[in-house]
Amino acid sequence: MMTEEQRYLFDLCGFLHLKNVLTPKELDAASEAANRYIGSVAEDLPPDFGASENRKGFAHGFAFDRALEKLVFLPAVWPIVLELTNGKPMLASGTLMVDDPNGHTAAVPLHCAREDYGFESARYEIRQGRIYCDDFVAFPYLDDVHPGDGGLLVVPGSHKSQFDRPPQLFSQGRIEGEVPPGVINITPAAGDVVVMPEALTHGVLPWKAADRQRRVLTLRYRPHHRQEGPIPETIKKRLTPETRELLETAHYTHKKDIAAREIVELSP
Ligand SMILES: O=C(O)CCC(=O)C(=O)O
Repeated sequence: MMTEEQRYLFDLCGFLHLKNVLTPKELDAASEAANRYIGSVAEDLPPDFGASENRKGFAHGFAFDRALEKLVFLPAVWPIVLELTNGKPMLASGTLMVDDPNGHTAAVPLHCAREDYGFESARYEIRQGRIYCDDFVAFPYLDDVHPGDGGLLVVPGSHKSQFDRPPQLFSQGRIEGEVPPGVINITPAAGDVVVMPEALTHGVLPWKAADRQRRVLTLRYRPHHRQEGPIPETIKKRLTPETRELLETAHYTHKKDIAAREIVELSP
């Protein structure tokens, strides 16, 4: 489960910035695999892999290589996944996202699940001293982000806001330059992980670093009674039994074998 400090900070701010989560070896392997995916021409990729038109999203990045699949069960993040899903974890998707000076650099306006899909789309609540959240993301970072580079913006505390965000606030939600008071730019180092609910208002600054990329895996977790993510069979077939179990939707009363494990190692 989460530590006392994590629970306090996640509940107060609406995100956790976990430092040095990946070992140098894990980071090197994941970075090499991500580069192999990003550098491949479409015809050479296995079925159902590929880049979005703007080359920001690389579909099913978590399934491209074991070094990326491993990040789904990071030992520092797994207890958080188990607490937030009330011991019923499911992974809905795992896109690799890339901001690149020679590719995608555009801002993403502020948004969150509640604003996009309605108040009932994202639950966040406290039960018996634990946090329950039915839609959240873990972002393992493969590159350093420095202040001034751009990247992730969040409105701390907004995961619990009882009011709609006034549309005129924060430059109509499209922040391109200076970050206004009330919003913060999170600048993780390679190997760090950010965890946040989809109910937290967030966006992305334009990418300004001229010589560096920002490669981030976007791991979307939900309780397993929710709808299964859009992962095709061709992708599932590549994965270990542990990750396949994590992708499965199930009844509220079901208990997944992996959910009983404090540490999940992928079968060879
Ligand atoms: O690029 C990022 O860091 C976050 C993007 C994201 O979560 C979103 O677009 O909803």
